[in-house]
Amino acid sequence: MPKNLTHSSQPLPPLTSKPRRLPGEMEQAEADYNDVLSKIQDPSTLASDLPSLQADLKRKKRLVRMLKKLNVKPPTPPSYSHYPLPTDLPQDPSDPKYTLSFSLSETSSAQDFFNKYGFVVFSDILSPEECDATVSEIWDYLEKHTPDLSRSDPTTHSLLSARYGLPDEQAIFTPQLVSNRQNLNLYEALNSITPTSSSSPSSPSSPMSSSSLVVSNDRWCLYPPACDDPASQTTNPPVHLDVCPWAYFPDANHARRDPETDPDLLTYTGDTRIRELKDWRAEINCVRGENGPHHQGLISLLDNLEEDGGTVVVPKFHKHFKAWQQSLGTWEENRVGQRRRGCSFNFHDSSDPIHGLARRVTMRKGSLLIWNQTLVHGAVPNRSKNFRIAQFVRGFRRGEMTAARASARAIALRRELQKGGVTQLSPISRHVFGIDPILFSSPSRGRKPATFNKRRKSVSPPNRQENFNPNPRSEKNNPRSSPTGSSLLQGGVVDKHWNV
Ligand SMILES: O=C(O)CCC(=O)C(=O)O
Ligand SMILES: [Fe+2]
Repeated sequence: MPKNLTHSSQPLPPLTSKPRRLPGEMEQAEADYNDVLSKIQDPSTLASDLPSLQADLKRKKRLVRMLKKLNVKPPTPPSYSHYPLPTDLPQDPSDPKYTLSFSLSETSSAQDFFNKYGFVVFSDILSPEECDATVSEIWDYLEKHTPDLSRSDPTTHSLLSARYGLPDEQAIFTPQLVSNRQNLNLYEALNSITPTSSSSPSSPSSPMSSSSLVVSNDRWCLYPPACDDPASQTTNPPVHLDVCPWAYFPDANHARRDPETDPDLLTYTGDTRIRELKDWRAEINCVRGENGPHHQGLISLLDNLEEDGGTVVVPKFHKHFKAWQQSLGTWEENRVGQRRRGCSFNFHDSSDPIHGLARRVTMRKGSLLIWNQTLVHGAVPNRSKNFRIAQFVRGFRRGEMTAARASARAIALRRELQKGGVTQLSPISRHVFGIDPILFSSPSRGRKPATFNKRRKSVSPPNRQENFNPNPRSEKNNPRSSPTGSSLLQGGVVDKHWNV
């Protein structure tokens, strides 16, 4: 071989089994993946953008996988010993199609069940009429927002968005939904499960106190029948937690405190309607373990059987949460597959045994399901001929909010209630909404007090409002007289047995 050839040509770089990586390449790929994922999971993303986002997500996932295979040692696998044993749910003895539920006269057994399993079902929280009025209001909303949709024409139901069966708006304030949030049965059920801090004693005579139970302002879900049309099934996310595991019980090595999970930064304001309403949802995730246990929940507005789709829970996971969280390592080590903001935790690996532990909670129309926020849960699609329709609701103690947050919340809520056409509030609104019913007025009537007093006379004893106890458990003589739900809002279903 001529000498000049060997010396003049540049030798080709050797092939190595480890291609060189640019610094930060993996981190960038993960961040890109998380960005796309959070767009998909963001309920404000338009349904029409989802197909291209999902395709993009697949590409980004492939890149992350490839980079991981090439360069990164596999992350520590989750410690499965921290999962509970498979646990089937106790059935209702009178009808095993339903999960065991409790009436409001059984709050002590309900609490024991909640502590043991991490969730509980209360029956008969809303009356059938209240459920029907809520369902009808949901259809009104859907028909208004979905051109050509008609509740009575099943051929138009495919127009409903399949994404989780949720509306785009983060919180909805139509009169019956608002009325349900002030329902006394609901208050009592949530109150019986929500811990009261000893530093925030209940004060029956005060208009509101730190032990008042505040009720969330959330939305609803509707899963259309899907047995004949699998394409109309909802695409539910995997089982998950709606808290950031590193923020809920932070420790020196595994803390994560950032603005996205800081409850004190909730302002309930924003620059677009959807963003404006985001803090109502963010309120769920922005909780701290020190005030817990916290819960989430929903009211089923129809009978909800196994095949109708709906909530699944991993029974008893709440007892394993801390050990599981400790075994996870840091937030940074777990970012892939999580929402960018990290205020929840998705069990996104389909080979994770947690999926085999999830059980469907079935319940009757009007029942309330509450689950501990440290309980892994999710929802599965409808496979039946029936609708699944539910209203999301949770409660927490007013004392968890700073004065600034409580005030911002009440101001924003007053605005939303008025926009939603709510003209009157019941006396309990000072607790559940932080708004005094006497001072609430509709914009159309100017700023004069609402006509609540006039209406109240016909349905309640004159001094009931003054005697309302925000925390009946702490009252020695709690003369509970089985309220069947109260709804004093105009347009709502009026209950005539409101007694506290
Ligand atoms: O649809 C359901 O039952 C559960 C939805 C869910 O994950 C939630 O409300 O946090
Ligand atoms: Fe959830």
